[in-house]
Amino acid sequence: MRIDIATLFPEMCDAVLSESILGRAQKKGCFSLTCWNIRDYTLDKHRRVDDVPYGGGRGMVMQADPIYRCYEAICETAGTKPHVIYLSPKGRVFTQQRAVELAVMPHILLLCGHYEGVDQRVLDEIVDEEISAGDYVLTGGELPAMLVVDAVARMLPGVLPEDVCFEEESHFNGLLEYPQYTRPAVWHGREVPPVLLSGHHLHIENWRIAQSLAETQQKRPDLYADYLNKK
Ligand code: 58G
Repeated sequence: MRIDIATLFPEMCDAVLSESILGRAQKKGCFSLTCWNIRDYTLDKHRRVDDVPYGGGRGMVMQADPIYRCYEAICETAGTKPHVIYLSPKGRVFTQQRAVELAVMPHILLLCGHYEGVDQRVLDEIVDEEISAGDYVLTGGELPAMLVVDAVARMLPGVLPEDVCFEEESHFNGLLEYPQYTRPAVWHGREVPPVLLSGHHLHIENWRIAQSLAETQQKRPDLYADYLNKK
């Protein structure tokens, strides 16, 4: 899978997504990630990428042309048209389900706005879908873009260590994950649930399912109701 991010702050995205599991996965060739600087595509002699809003009002608006020229450069190097996602509080709120759907696409481009937003015309021209990280406003689309990349990339073949199966995890079957414990067996007087030390795999599995159900019912009654409805 090919993932591109178009942003005014490519170093910010590169730094975060080159660490740890996702950095190793890129080196292994599980996916390729390129962060593009929209400012490299301005024709303005002062490298400007924003201007005041027509109609007045506060702040600055990102101009259409640098974004479009950056998009064209990405299409040209890839030889394909990416599925273009604009990160915005107006988008559909991101879910595990959407991450699963994006993970089968060959090429996605995440467009990050800044300031008061982006000239609507370039959005109308190139954007296929708007995604929101949640119902709040941020200074830029970079953090939501990184969160989408993380959720999508970790489902690609070879990204997670073999013994970790994302399909067993939280939100995959619509339930929250059961609690985890590691050594020591007693810490600050708190014991690991004895069933986990029993070596009895069936009992352990049943305990974990019961914990998942109880945890979901208590912490996310909305998810729990959905889970019961789908059964
Ligand atoms: C209002 C203000 C609309 C994504 C700013 C659009 C992006 C939140 C999210 C903007 C974002 C989210 C400019 C800065 C988009 C533009 C960006 N804020 N909830 N802000 O995913």
